[in-house]
Amino acid sequence: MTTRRDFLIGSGLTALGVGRALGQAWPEIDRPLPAEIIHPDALPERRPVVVSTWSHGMPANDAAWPILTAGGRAVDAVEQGVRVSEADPAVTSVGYGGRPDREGHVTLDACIMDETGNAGAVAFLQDIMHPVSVARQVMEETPHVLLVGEGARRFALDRGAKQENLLTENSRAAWQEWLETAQYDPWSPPASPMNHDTISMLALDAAGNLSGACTTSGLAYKMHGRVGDSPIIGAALFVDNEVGAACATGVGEEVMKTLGSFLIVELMRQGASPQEACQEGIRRIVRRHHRLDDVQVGYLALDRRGRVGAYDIQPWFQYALTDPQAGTRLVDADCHLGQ
Ligand code: SD4
Repeated sequence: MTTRRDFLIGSGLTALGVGRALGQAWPEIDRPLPAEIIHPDALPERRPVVVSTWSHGMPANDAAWPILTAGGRAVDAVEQGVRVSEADPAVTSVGYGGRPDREGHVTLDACIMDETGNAGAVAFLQDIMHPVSVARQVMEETPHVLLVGEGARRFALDRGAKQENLLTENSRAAWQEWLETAQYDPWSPPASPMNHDTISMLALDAAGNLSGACTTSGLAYKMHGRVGDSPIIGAALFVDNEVGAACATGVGEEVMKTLGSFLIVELMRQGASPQEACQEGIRRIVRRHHRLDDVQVGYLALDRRGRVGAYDIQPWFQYALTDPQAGTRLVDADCHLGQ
C-alpha cells in the first residue's frame, strides 16, 4: 500500500510536507484529512478569530467581532465587517469613494462564501453602496453564484438597495489628475494608496465554522468592463469548512491565473500550515515573473484551528487580526521580497 510519506517523495512540495510526484497515481480519491487537521485534541486552538487585509481591516474587524463573541455566525460577521470599508469614503479602493475606472465609473466586485460551501458574488456593479450584501442575496436567494453589471444592479434595486452616486469629489479629482497622463500603473512602487487595499476578510466563529468575504472597487483606472479576482470564487476567496479559508488582495489578474485562494485551501487540506500554504501560493506567481517591481499579491489564510498565515510579494502588506487573547492589532506580513 502506498503510504502518505511514499507519495510525497519526489514532489517539489515536499518541503511543505504536501503534494505528490507527477505521474504518480492518486492513491485514494476520497482519502481522510491529515490527522493534524481533524484530530479533536487539536481543536480548537483559538476561536473566534477574524482576519482582514490592510489597516482599514481594523475597524472592519471591530464591527465583525461583537457578532462573533455573541455566538453569531461567521458569515454574518464577515458581511457586517466589510460593509464598514464599503461605506467609508476615506477607503478609496472599496465601495463608496472607490477610485473609478479610466472612464470615471466606479464599478464594484464582491463575493461571500459560507461554512456550507455556498457562495455568491457580484461583478461590475455600479451605484450600489454594499456589493457584499448583494452578493449574499445572490447566494441565498437565487440558484446562481455570480451576477454582473446591469443584471446585478437591477437585482439589488429590486431587493431594496438604494441607487447612489459612489464617485466622491476626492475620487473625481484624483481621476481628473490621472487623466493628464492616463498611464495605467496598477502597482508600481512606491505603492500609491489609491491603487490598492481591497478588503478580504475571513472569520472562524465560536461554533468552529468558517466564512469569508471580499469587496473592492478594483484596480484604479482599469479598463471599463474589467473585472478582477475579487468576485471569483477560488481566486480572491475560498472557504472549505473541513480545512480552512483563504483570501487575496493585489493584482487580480495574477490571482485569477493561479486560482490562489483555492490552491491555498487545497494545500492546507494536504497538511500545509496556513503560512506554508500562503507562501506556496505566492511562489506560484513569482515563478512566472522575471521582474517583480510592479507585481503585488497578498494572501491571508485561516484554518479551522484558528491558525493564521499571511504572505505577499512586496514588503508592505499588513493585515488586521482579532482574537480573544489580544484583541485587534495590525500585523506586518512576511514577504517574498523581504527575504
Ligand atoms: C483587483 N484584487 O481588482 C483587486 C484589487 C486589490 O488590493 O486587491 N487591491 O484586482
